Amino acid sequence: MHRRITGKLVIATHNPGKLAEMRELLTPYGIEAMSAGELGLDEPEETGDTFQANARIKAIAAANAAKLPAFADDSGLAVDALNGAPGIFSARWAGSNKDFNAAMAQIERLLQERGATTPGRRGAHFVSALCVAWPDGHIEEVEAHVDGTLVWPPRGTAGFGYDPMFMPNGFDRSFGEMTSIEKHGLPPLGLGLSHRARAFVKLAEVCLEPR
Ligand code: ITT
Repeated sequence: MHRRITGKLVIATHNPGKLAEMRELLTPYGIEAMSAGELGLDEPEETGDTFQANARIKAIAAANAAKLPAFADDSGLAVDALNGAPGIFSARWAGSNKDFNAAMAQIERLLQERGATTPGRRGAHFVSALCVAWPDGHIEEVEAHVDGTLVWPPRGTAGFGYDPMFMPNGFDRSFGEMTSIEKHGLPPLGLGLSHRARAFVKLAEVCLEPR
């Protein structure tokens, strides 16, 4: 049986870009959300080998620590020509100083080494696994992705992480050139564009009711 989210919710992320998007996605549902950072919760080690496993680790750790339902996202960029790298290591490729310009340059260097210079050889997708965990052990989880092409040099300064390098299929602008509203692509603009918005739509169907 699915369970609805009611009352308070912890957003189990320490990534400010994700936190802003997760808060925006929750806004129409009138959920009172606090972040793991605001509550001073520790960041658990992401020892899983799938996005879903890591989302679960983060949601369960926050739910147990805060004694409240907790909502986590584990996400990343999978590049076709790099056999899916950086994938679950997307945050780690940016190093401890979270330098995503360096991480994007690293991807570009590897693509050039493999001769991946035409759009057809520069396919990639973003993945988002979302998990809501309750302190009594119940969990709800969903996953979604968005396909696109990697552009170089990076375009735009909006968003976070790898956004300036990622142009979703069917668009001629990168996520870095879109407002967060466009990147979500939710009604009235669409049925969900970004990996996170698409996964959130699935989660909302089973766990949330519009206000
Ligand atoms: P938390 O674990 O605290 O949530 P994190 O940044 O470590 O934060 P992840 O382990 O899920 O999160 O790493 C995912 C990385 O993939 C993230 O740091 C971004 O750089 C990148 N990423 C995920 N979604 C993205 C998006 O919508 N736009 C750009 N980059 C994204």
